[in-house]
Amino acid sequence: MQFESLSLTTEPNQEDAEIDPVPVEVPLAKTSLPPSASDGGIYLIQRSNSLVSQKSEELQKTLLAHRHERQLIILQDFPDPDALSCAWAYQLIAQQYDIKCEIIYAGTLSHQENIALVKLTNLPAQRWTLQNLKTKDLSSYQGFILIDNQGTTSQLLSAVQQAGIPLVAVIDHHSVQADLKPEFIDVRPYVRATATIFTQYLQSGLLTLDSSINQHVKCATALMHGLRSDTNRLMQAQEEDFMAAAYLSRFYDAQLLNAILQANRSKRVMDVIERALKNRIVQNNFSIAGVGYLRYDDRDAIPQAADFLVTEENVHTAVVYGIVHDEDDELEVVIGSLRTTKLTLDPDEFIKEAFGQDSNGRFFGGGRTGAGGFEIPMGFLSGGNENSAYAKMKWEVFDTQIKQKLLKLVNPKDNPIQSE
Ligand SMILES: [Mn+2]
Repeated sequence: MQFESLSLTTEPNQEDAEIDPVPVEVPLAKTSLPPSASDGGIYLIQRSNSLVSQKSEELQKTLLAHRHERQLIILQDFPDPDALSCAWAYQLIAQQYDIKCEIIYAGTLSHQENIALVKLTNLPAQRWTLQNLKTKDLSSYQGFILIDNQGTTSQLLSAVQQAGIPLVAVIDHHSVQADLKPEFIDVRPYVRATATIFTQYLQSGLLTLDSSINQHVKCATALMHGLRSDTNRLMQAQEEDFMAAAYLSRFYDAQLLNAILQANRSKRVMDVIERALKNRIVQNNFSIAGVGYLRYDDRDAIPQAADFLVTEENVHTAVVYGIVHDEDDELEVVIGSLRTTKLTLDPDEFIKEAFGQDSNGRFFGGGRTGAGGFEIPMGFLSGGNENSAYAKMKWEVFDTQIKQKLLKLVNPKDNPIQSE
């Protein structure tokens, strides 16, 4: 019965040919937005269904080839509900092939909702810092997986690569960030949440959800949360996302989801939002705010402040940034978040254009539909903040530099990426 909503098209058609070799050729988000309704809704669904069944089959083959192995699922340093829930779904799928997965991230769970999600569902994610990574025996893992990221937002990537662990799979909905060569790849930037992709895998039979299994109910709840949070409570969801949510609605626990969503904002997050409000400048429907210094654990206040600023009348895009410092390591990094409700603004393109690349050719950030982020390491300029005059000066330099780079794009005279 579960399969009926995905009557899988096996007949190849014109549309398939266009998207068939999906891997690295996936076009950037802007050009890969789904065709409009005038292209024929049914056609679109058929195309998407055949892609889903093709990808599910490929993933199944990959899992079969790796039976009885141990794998690492690497999430971004600050994993969000979409990443966490999908990693769990992968772990449950892989279990059927006797593949044991550890879900790991290097940073912190800094958003109160993420902490609530992990605690209330017993979601099996672990923090592996660069420090305690040294105590791990990486040779016991035969593969690693990137979910809801492509390695560019994880400090763990290089250590795992250096240990010679092969990249088995990349499953993500961000635009292609890096030239990775995994055995299996499913990167679909036009899908609003990785949770949608995983729900489609479940629906196509990679794991049969059972309401009487507590873990399945919790994982479905987590996926529902991931899907909702990446689609602005479904307001930016598209047909595929709604279909996925509809499927999850058969299994998820509404009360549990409600409990996760009830998590309150901490005072420190409220303080950062207050600073963002006070410091914001609004130009051409862009709201830009620097919030100064933040503790590492409060890092997630930045996207929350951006979520808040973008709700202002006449604002379609908000960018909030600050200097995040890690007290132990004296490490500082500028972290920023972008939120937009403007469909024609591609956050990935915007951030890459605004901040460019580092000396290794790595972009300082990227994005997906509606949201993006960036991280600029401060290197030699890290620390020394006991001297408050120096700390203030340093902030002003970074603040000014970031504003200059952003305003170049915001100002219609100088740049093509513009509001009409
Ligand atoms: Mn996501």
